[in-house]
Amino acid sequence: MASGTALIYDEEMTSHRLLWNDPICDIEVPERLSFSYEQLKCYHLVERCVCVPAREGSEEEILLVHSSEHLEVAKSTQTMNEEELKRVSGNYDAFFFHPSTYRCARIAVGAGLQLVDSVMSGKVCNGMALVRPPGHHSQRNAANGFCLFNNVAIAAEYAKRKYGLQRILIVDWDVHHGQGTQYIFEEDPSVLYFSWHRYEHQEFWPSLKESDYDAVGLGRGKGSNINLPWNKVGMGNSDYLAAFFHVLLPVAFEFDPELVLVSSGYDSGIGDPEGQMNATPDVFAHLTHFLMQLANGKLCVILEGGYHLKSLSESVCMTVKTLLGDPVPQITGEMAPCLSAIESIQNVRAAHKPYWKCLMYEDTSFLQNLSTKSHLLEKVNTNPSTEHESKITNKDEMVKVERFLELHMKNILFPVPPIKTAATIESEASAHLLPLSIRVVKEMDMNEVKALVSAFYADLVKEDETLLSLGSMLAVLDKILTKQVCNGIAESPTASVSVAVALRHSVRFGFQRVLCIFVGDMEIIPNTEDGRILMIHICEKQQSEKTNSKHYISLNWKEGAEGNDFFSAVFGFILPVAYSYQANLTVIAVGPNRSLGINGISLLLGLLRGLAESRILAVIENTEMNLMQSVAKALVGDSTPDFGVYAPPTQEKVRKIKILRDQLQQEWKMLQCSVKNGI
Ligand code: X5A
Ligand code: ZN
Repeated sequence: MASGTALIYDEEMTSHRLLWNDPICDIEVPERLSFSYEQLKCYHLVERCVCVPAREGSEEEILLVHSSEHLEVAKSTQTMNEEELKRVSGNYDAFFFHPSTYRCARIAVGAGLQLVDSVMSGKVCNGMALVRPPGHHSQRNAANGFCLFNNVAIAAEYAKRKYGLQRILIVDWDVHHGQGTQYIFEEDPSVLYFSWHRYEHQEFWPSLKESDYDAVGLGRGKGSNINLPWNKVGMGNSDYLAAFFHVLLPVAFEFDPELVLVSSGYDSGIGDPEGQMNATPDVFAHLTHFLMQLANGKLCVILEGGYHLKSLSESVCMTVKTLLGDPVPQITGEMAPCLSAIESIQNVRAAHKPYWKCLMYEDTSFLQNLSTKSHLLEKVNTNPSTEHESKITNKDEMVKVERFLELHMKNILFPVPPIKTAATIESEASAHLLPLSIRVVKEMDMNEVKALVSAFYADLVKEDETLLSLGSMLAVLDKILTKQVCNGIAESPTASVSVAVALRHSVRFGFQRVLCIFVGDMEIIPNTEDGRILMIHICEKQQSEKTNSKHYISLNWKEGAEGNDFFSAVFGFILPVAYSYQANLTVIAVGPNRSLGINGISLLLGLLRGLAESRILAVIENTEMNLMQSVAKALVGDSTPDFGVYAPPTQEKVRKIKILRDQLQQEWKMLQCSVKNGI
């Protein structure tokens, strides 16, 4: 299993710059690169990465995607004077040539290929390449939108050829539509292209009809092009997360890529003059963390846009930090996608229903109410909503953003504590099966346990025997609460009692919101902590009106025999609820008669590490070594689990999730993915 994060940067790529006046192109400055790299140094991230040198991409490699005519034109600009450069640049929509542009673009291509090689050879697990000029607007025969060669598309084609890959996922979170990448792969089912982009009903550049949600790919490539157009500015963290939960992640896990490439533009972040969006640097940590769960962690992030220097560089740092395996920061602010975002999400889910099993039971009856898209357009234009309308145009807003980012920087700890995992080990025999990085802690002293229990938990712990079993859980929990470790794992012969004590102990310690996910049969010990605990109970038997509390949710789920069908529950329900709640500690307990396999539990744990700054206490009742080992691995984060074969959920299960969603989306707003019900 590969570890380590590659970082690729070459100062030479700062020599490409605009030589004349052009208000459209003047935001694509060399400082975008140097500033980002300085910030990485400042957070001591560069020294934690494996620094891989860039190289020039060869002509042959560029021809994997581009025409020889295009290559020759680009090559010919090396010796031109300013006047000639200006003339050639004028042949394209938003592009400028400098005498060094050709050389820089070849290094940008080569940097991407070096990154692919580093990851595919197992030298590192993942990595990022900081490059200029960017690539995703560039087409077979044309430069476009600051892009000369399509770095990411070339990387994908190269990975297919050199490593024989059959499934590559490209995630384009730049705020512009990578129409170049879409054109290159639209007939290719082996490359799944996902892009969200500012669209505003085709008002926003590049203003193409084919950037809309109904461009799903062509011929054999139908279904492998996913466009999520944003029809308003001001989209924020919850809109981006909702897009991942309800569109990208279900499809991506079904696709099961062998490699993930990111067209990583940060003009979708707060403060950017192009994007006018509101997502904070933290959200990129989450997006990165989600994608790290795919393709066994093989993730190559390649820079595209991003024009607000501070926002760009902070977001780059959050991305690299996350690639390195640091805890994921907690998102702040209200977690609710806006109506316009939900509309877009619903549309793209409907458009892709024929191509993806995870969407096959999607309700598309709403389409009949909208005769055409122009009808929709009219509706929106004559009926402007006030939310999300505020464009960041005035100085005051800009100053606010600057101040926000300044504060944000101070909040990043550095040097950063890596994830530490604590465990108590019952037997010597099991110790060597756990990851080496686990910190073995001593059980809490019995007298201390007794004192604690008699003072606070006597009502929960009735028997001396259970009292004895609390020592290991309390020792691990204590290390988490006092921030000596990030997460931990404890065995317990009586999980439900251990969990009840753990929950009350955490709340007493001062945690405001604790998320508890219980897998298997358990006795629900009602909590009096009112709102400070949210329980999701995954079990086979229907828990009949256990409590009427909105903080107890019973998810009646038994994993299918055919393979892993748990994805739909995780993305369609558990994660949206968990992110809506914004817990500051997660407790996961696995009791007897669990209705999920080890794969499902690993998936859940990997994803839950994105919450509560990765603080997780895992309590395992069953001492089955395989389970312990998988849980420990997922907590340490040194292995992304293999989730087993994808199995589509049955209609019955999809309905179950939908009912829960309709029932709870007023409370837990990240569940919303259609505008028909309840809004
Ligand atoms: C890579 C990128 C944007 C071009 C905007 C032209 N290009 N108006 O962000
Ligand atoms: Zn962009």
